[in-house]
Amino acid sequence: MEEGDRKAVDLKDGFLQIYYRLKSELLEDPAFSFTEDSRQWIDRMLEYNVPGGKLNRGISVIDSYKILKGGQLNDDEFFLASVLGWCIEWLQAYFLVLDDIMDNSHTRRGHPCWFRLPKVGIIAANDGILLRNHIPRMLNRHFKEKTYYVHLLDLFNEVEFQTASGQMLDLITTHEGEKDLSKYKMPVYNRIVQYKTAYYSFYLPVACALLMAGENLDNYDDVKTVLVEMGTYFQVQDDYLDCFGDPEVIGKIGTDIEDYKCSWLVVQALELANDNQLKILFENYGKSDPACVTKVKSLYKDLNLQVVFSKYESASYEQLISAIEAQPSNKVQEVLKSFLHKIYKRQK
Ligand code: DMA
Ligand code: MG
Ligand code: MG
Ligand code: MG
Repeated sequence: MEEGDRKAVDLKDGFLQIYYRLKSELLEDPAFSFTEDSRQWIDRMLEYNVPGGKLNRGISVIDSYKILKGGQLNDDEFFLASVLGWCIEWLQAYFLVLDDIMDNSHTRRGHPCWFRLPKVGIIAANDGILLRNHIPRMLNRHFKEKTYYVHLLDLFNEVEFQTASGQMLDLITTHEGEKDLSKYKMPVYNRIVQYKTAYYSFYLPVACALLMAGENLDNYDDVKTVLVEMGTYFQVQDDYLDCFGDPEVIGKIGTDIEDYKCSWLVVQALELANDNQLKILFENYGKSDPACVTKVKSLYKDLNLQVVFSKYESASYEQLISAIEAQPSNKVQEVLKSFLHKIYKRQK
């Protein structure tokens, strides 16, 4: 194992240990008198939905804070950065549990979606609400005395609002598309993904680290702009992998074509298709019949969308690197580059 890989594994292990501590604190919460069954439910629900992802967002808080501070973290600093990282992972779990219901998905992280378990079903909606409510409890317990506590609360509230608004745009745009698929254009797409994905996945981890480092977020609008751009690139990858990724690797089976989603792929296809191909798209997009899905996928291949994507990927990378290098602070540049390198050409 390479030195760099070993460090990454240790970091992940250390980060996971803190999850167990946070979980047990929530399970001992004196504000609720747990019965054995209710404690077991929360325990299972957390195990199923919180720690099983790539943990990129959470670990990025630690990585970013380390760079901003300029040196190794002591135990207390590592712990606090990890708590913020886990708050983001909890937020993600909350959105995913509900997203899978709304997108009618089947699998997530290599297992059936939480709501698909026979014993869970629509109880998953309330579990989502509980996951969301765990966040201010963790922040209160560990950050109440910090000068930036109120800014943390504001930040999580603001980003949650942006994400929920993005999910709304995603879902109501689908209604518009069902009436007229040609409404799916790049500006519509960009707006959806900026809100549903970019703020919580990219801005939030860095903003948490900046607050811990004593910074005022009002001075970081340019950094936010770069992170939103990076988040947009990340969601384009997600849309690409939904169709062309290996379900074994990404841990989920795509549903964007069936769901009539305003995906990056369909927006590109609408721009590139000739009249005959447009007809195929209009007739087959948004149908759950596997034969229709296959026709859409082979149309994507005929239009060389794999190549179009790969060009987009390189162009985005170049553009992001130059936006990053235009940032005045070297530390900020390093934070942004380390985030970009975690996702560039990702397969999952
Ligand atoms: C994800 O959009 C956005 C949020 C806020 C969960 P998506 O439905 O494309 O995500 P996934 O492909 O993971 O279901
Ligand atoms: Mg989804
Ligand atoms: Mg969705
Ligand atoms: Mg997706």
